[in-house]
Amino acid sequence: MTVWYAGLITLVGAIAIFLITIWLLYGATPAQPAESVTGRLYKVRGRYFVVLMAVLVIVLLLTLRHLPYRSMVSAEPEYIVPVSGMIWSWQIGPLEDRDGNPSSNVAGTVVLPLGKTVEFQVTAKDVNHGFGIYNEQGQLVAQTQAMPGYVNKLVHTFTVPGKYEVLCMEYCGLAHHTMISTITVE
Ligand SMILES: [Cu+2]
Repeated sequence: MTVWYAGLITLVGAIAIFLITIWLLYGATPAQPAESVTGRLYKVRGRYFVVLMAVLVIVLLLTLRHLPYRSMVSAEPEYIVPVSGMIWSWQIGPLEDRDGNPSSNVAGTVVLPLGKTVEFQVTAKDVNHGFGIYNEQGQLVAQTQAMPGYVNKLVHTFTVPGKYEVLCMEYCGLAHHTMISTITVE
């Protein structure tokens, strides 16, 4: 359904751009000396710039404290979860403790302990992917890049039990949208 809406919005946008182009081509007034137009426009542009900067600074200050990075710095992981993205699936786990001992997770299922700090060691086998963990409300809980040749460490402590969905956050080809996996936290 979302894809359908996205397609519709794209189509309406394309038609709007086409109509505006036609209107500009055929409805434009004859050329005038630049100075008669630019003076007024530059004044508007100057004010617009100041307003835009003010809005951006306010939004930045209001949202900065919600960034997850500060909470990651001091966190000492108790478990390690290797993650590998590939076209078009995720390989997650098995869960290991800090000494590298595998947990008793059944193959194919990923069950993470509630309230314990987990370090996802995220990489990719082919192209860049985006490792995003979403809660049951569809809110993004944690995310990092999955890149071939690199291991990105994502430290997170799950404080709410339930089923989490892993989605790819970077377009990686035709079946990108099928890169869905689940993690259970209990
Ligand atoms: Cu993808």
